[in-house]
Amino acid sequence: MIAFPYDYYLIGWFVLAAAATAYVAYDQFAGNPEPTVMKCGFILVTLYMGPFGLLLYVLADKEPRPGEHEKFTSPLWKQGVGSTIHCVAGDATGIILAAVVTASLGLPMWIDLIVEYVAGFSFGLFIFQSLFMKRIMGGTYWQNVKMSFMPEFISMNAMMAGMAPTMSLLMMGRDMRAMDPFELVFWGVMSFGVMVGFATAYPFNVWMVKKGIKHGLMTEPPKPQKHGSGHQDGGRGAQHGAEGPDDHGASGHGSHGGHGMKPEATTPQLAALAGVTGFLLISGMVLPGFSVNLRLSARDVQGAIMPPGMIKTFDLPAEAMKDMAAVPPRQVSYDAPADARGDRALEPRIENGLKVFDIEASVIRWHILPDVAVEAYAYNRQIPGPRLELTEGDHVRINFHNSLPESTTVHWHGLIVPNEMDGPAEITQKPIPSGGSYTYEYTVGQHGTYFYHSHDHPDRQQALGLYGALLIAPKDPSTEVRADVDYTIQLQEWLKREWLTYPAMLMEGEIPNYFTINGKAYPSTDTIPMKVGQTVKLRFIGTNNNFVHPMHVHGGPFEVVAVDGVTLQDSARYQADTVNVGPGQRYDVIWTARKPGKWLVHCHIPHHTANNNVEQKGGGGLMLVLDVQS
Ligand SMILES: [Cu+2]
Repeated sequence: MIAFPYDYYLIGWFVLAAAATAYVAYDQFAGNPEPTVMKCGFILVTLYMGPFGLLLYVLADKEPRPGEHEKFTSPLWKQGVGSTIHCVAGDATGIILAAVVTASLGLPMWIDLIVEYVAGFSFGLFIFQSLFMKRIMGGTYWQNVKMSFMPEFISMNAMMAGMAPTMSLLMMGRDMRAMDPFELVFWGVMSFGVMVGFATAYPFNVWMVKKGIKHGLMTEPPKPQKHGSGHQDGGRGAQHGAEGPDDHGASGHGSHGGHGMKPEATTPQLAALAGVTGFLLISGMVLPGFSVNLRLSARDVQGAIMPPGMIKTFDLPAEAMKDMAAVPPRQVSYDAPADARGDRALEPRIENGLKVFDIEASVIRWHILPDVAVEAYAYNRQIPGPRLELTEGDHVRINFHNSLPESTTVHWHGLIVPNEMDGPAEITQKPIPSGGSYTYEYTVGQHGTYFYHSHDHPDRQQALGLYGALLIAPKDPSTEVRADVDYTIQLQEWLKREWLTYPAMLMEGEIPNYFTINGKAYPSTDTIPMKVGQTVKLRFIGTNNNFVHPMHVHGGPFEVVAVDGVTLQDSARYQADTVNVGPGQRYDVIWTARKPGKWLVHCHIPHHTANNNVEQKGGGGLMLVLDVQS
């Protein structure tokens, strides 16, 4: 999935890695004179380290001119490269295979690391060292296992000490797609981890080559050799002899194959090295656990991408992460046109005296500005959801279908309904699963301004767009407080950063940067045409999740005529020019157009009248214009 600019970078990286690997594979088998196991080692490591593998190959191993391989590869630093390549090729392959398997099985990260270590060590020791090297080392398989154990242990410890924290911190970081082997970024983290592991293992390998306890690079004797069939046996030694007495002396033994190695390391040295690399290994596995939650698995976090600035701690539950995560763009099932409007009146079907509405929730892309689209959760593919216009006394049925990737429910805010129709998930009904349906049915006994919204994880779902107006006319029309124009204002807060949409919350990293009236930020909000002397009934609805918005109207006071759907008695009505609309609240106000001109309706927290902190055409966000003609 492409979610960030660096996904394109990774594609570029893997194209480079493939090209580099193809070149190294071609060149190795086209005649670089070294044992097959080393050819494979370089090919695998180039696959993991891309251009850096290629660089190591041409600097340290590729025969510059025929017959020069042995001399070319003799410096200790190159021998150290060869030894590390050998270790990394085996160990990393084991680690990567284990990572794919543990991720697929849904094992927690800390078990992941242990399985990866065991798999890497086993693969390196039993297969890459003991099995593949047997031909060069001579001796029996188990003699090789015994001889390779300590150098392999030290090298593996050092490598995993670098690779483990790299994997833990990046996989459990902001972008947890990195835990999923089906995502490119997983392979990017693996590549980077192998490079870090190579760097941490390298100095130990140099020392071990110098002390004659680990192989460096080797040169394969030319095919038509006097040995004939016997060249299995210490091939490198035979080549050595053939080269004559001027061959490199002291440093040479590191590069000797098989029986030619003369181990110089003392037992205390080896013990200290094993101890220190063991300590580094344990540190590399444990320390990341102080800042990220290593008890979680790939399955727990489901590739969640967290907002920038979110504080992640070692005790943050996976449920919290999924709640706060970005909407994965690939979940979008409908791209709304840039000029689409929400809050469209939904015409009911009449069935046996019931007003029947069909409502579906799904993931859409919605433009809050011409150039700003959000991935949103929507009722009937619009934000706000469709307006339900009812009359007091109506019998209604809502056939609800859930096409979201998660469960949901619908709550009828402020209405007196049978308890099982009220909507709170786990309280009055089982959450409606993804793909499921539920029928809400009730009789409307009230009138006024109400709304409906999700009541399953509303901090995520309502913030992402699951809300809509319920406007109920009184049974006796004469009791309606009338105005020339009737306009509903549904508020919401949004968080769109980089290329992703997160549910806005009053949490670190989730603070909103866009604000909408009826799904649009100013200057894309409606302009309401009026004439001097006309009245407008503004129905403010706190469909938003986080802030109390002091909604203010320019051009003189309005009269507050209803609060939370309840019409105020004449004596209780009052004049004001600002109402604090908190989440869930409704205010119906009547404003009279006294003078011609453009009169603003806006939130009085100025940050809420900006789009991502930018003012456009005099504002943004929670702002609209009453355009009064004389
Ligand atoms: Cu505000």
